[in-house]
Amino acid sequence: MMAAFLLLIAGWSVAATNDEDGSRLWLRLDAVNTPSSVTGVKGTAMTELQTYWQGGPVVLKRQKGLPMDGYTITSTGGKTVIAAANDAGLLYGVYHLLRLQQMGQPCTNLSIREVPAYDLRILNHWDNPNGTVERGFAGRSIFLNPDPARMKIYARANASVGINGTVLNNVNAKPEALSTDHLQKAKAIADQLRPYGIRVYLSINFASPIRLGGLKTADPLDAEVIRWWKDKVNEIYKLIPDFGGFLVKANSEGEPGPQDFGRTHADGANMLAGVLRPHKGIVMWRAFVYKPQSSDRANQACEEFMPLDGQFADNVIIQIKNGPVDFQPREPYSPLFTAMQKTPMMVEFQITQEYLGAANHLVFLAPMWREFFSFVKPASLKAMAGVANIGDDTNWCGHHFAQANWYAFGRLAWNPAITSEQIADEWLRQTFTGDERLVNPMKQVMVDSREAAVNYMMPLGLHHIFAGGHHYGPEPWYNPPGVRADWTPPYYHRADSIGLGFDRTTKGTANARQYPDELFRLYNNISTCPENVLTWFHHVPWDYRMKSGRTFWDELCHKYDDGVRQTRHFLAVWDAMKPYVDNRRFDEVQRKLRIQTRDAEWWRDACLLYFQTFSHRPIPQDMEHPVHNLDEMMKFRINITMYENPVCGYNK
Ligand code: GCV
Repeated sequence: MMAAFLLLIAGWSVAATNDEDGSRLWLRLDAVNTPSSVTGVKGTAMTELQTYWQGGPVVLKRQKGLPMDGYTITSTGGKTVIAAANDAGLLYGVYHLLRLQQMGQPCTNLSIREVPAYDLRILNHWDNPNGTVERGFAGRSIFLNPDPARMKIYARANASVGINGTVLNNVNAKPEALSTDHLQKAKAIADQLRPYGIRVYLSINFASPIRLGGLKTADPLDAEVIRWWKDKVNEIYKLIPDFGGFLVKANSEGEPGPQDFGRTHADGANMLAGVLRPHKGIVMWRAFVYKPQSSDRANQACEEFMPLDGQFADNVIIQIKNGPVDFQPREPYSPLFTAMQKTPMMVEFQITQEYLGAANHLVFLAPMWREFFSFVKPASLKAMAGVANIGDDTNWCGHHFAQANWYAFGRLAWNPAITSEQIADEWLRQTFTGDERLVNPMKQVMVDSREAAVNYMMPLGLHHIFAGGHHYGPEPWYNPPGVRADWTPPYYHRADSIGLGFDRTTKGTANARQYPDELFRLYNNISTCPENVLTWFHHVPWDYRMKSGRTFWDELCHKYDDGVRQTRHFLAVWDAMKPYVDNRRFDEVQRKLRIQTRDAEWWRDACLLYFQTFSHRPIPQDMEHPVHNLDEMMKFRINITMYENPVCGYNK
């Protein structure tokens, strides 16, 4: 079928008001026209063009032969043609064109062909029915009382980077997420997102047949249980005909699952897949599992899922966190990705900065996700999910620069080969200005920011030495009686008089063995193990000689200090950006960077002074010495829940 729409629009400007609040995200083109009222995804594509495009005529054309959601943009003789196999492809093509316009790039003589790497590019919201957001640092849930104007910006922002799915509720799912009342709310949201090509999904509580349905069991092989799920799924599809499917956290951190009834993950996932199949729905079944008894949390996903490889229905995708433990500043990739050969898999990244300074630290996550893709072939995955960092704060993400992580997630889900530099460049030009005096230095800050965070928090392979509960600051000593070992930092850092680090070699927990041979050999041997994951795999002696020639202890000290210096440099760079940024955003970012520099010192001093009680070695003379005192820091606690962003970090 061929349909063509000609659009002629004139006049265009990028907003440059003096005080911006960040609510427009990277979509800062001003409307130049009032669009006619049209419906559907194609209608949205036309509306966006009519409203914002300042160039010559554009033809939107449905064309067979292109993969779904892909598009071409060709322009000759002043006319631009966007062609796609489906309406969503047309919409993505329109956003591409508008992006070029907003960045001030040439919009003529175009010959562009874009095809997404994954059919499913999906946000996971950890939003609770009471409006709190687990690990949410940007206010409350946007879905609690959805404001149509905000929902429109949310939908536009997602579609502008190709995100086409959203899970509305927390993986720690309440049974009431499936109550008729909540389903009506989900329907209302689905209706608002559908014109932007976005489908909704829900996280489910595996025990819903009992806790919501009043049945005696939730055994996935029980006929009554299956009937309950069928009825529930039918109810959902009556309300939301294009409903995407379920996300499931089962038998993990206290959530119910099929193992409670003597069944396997495959039994549970396949039962749900069976009831969703007639509606073309899918199951995203998470592999985030670990038990307190195991000798190594990092081993457990492979231990539980490898025996099930090949047993999952074809509309089940196993959703695996990028690393084997839990969204740490640096982890090696989860070995399940290369071990499983017969099961569709998707990666789960965490956009919200649970372990990376919440909404206070500027940490651009594209380099971390690109690092993952340097180990795991993008083509070996079916889809990409990201735990959203979105709330009802005016600027959506709590920190203006955290918006870049939402943007980066979408761009990488579309094309995992885009470089961090390109993503940062695009985002800065759209969100702030195309002035190179801002773009160049801030691009460098963004690209360097993840490594800086690793340096001041957990260099050389250290992991999970966060404060208990909210995970904001350092607490390598946190080990209260009665808390399960794998929720305490000493389980991970294993500091003693000999050295530091978790022996995951074949002499330890043999986690290294879960990797393909070449990597296994590299990781298993301390002299070949990359230093950036050294204490992840080895218990490293304090006097071990590093590649720099320093002892391990001295290197550790220097890495922490490098991190502090880097954040101070970021602040200094931002301070010089004042002429190019509106006052409000300038001040807000500056305040956050000040918190970050102080937090970096806190991390360095707390960790080094604490580890020094084991190493008994001096802090090297040629670096800045701790400015705090360990006793004071050990008494200091930030009393916040896992639903809040700290107003500031260490403040003694
Ligand atoms: C939604 C970590 C987080 C939890 C989160 C869990 C998960 O443990 O701290 O808040 O729960 O991961 O991903 O399921």
